[in-house]
Amino acid sequence: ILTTLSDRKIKGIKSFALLVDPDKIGDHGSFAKLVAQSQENKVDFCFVGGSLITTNNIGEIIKIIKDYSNIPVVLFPGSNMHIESSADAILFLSLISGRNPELLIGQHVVAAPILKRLNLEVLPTGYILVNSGNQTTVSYMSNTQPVPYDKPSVAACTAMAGEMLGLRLIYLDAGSGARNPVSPKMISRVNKSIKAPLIVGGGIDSKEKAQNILAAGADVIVVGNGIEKNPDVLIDISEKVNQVNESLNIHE
Ligand code: 1GP
Repeated sequence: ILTTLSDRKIKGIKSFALLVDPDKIGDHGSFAKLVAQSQENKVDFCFVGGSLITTNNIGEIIKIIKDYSNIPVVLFPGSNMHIESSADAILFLSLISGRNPELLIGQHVVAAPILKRLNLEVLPTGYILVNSGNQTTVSYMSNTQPVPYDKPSVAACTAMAGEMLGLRLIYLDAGSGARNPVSPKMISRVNKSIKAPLIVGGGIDSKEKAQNILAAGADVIVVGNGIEKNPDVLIDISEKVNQVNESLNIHE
């Protein structure tokens, strides 16, 4: 996955990730339908997880994704309790916008020996939370201060430092259900400061927002809430991503 994302970045190819929050999926039938629809609409990745999970169904969710699609499953863990061996990869998130040692390195030390035994591809990711106006679950749960919305240089320097420390992906997140997605100005500034693929998520719930975020330089866009609220958003956003990719006229 890391190689794919780096190659795609060089070619300008964009990716679309569906965020599956285990607490928010409907019944088996409707989730299976969403997965099949994601496959049809060329969703590139399913991110599974969240900062707080109250159900114990990550394994079942992955099974449904695997039964109804061949979309790679990437864990998006809130803690080392969210590791599941049937996924394909794990975002090994270091919350570099915060100063909470547990989420910078502590959880990782506990997770390392477990991950060493499993077959999951480990994706070292600098995770940057951005203040979007409302307090999201992740900003509360992480006990950290997010980067101010209108401080692109803080986000850019944080991303640069993360890359210099060896992190291979940068994830700019306004948090699930954010009122506003990360600003195009911040995305563009961060994108110009790093070579690593840039993932952007939080509050993207329309074609227009997706378009602005892709144009600003995001390599992967992550959408969860918007699709939970209105499944048509999946089709709209995937059309946008596919349109950008087709205009490049490159075949992977
Ligand atoms: C959250 O980036 C993801 O961590 C996606 O956010 O649910 O608002 O799409 P949404």
